[in-house]
Amino acid sequence: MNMDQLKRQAAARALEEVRDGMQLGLGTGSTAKHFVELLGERVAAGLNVIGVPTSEATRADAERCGVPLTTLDEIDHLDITVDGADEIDPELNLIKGGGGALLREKIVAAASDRMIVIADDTKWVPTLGRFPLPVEVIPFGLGATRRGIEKAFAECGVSGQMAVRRAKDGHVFVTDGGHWIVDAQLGRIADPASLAKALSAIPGVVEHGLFIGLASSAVLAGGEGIRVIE
Ligand code: ABF
Repeated sequence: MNMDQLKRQAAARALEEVRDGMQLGLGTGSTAKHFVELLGERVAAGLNVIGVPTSEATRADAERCGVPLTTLDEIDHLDITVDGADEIDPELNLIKGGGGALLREKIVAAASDRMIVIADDTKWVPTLGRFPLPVEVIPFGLGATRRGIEKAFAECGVSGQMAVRRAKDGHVFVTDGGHWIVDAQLGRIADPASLAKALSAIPGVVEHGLFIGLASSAVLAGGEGIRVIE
């Protein structure tokens, strides 16, 4: 089974948790895209759900698949968010944001009763940090913000190169919210909760890719089959 089939399997397993009438957060990325497509098939067969997309890309996918959409202004909570991740640790802490949608992903996850993470099992790591940590920043005053981030890293016992993310065309990558992303190569984050707190306190940091205590379960698809971690 190839990687794409594994991602689809994880998405199909998460779909089993969806019930008629649910309000759903719709994640971003190639694994979440499988979920949106499979959900669209169920909607076409009569399932009544409504979704909040975590990116403009997911909005377009959901519209194409016929999944009805709403916003967090129209409804007061979400039952389940189903989203991918870049890394997942045994406490279900995550690194997200490789796709650039971390801000909306975190707002949507935090508004949800449950967050189900779907991934192939290569995303499962003993300790977060091998994947570069995305930090979404305001372009104004970036030098000061970077120095603040470096200080937070030093306080939390991590260090590594930081680079402003570029799009494939070489221009600075701009998020759906109009911000930039700095990716930090940290290698190993021993205390992700402390680092999350320190980064959130820096003026100029809009959000970061550490998702602490947000995921309720992870569905991991691998060669040996599906593993659900709660
Ligand atoms: C989003 O998509 C992310 O936060 C993460 O960066 C990425 C995972 O993508 P994929 O499922 O394509 O590996 O959920």
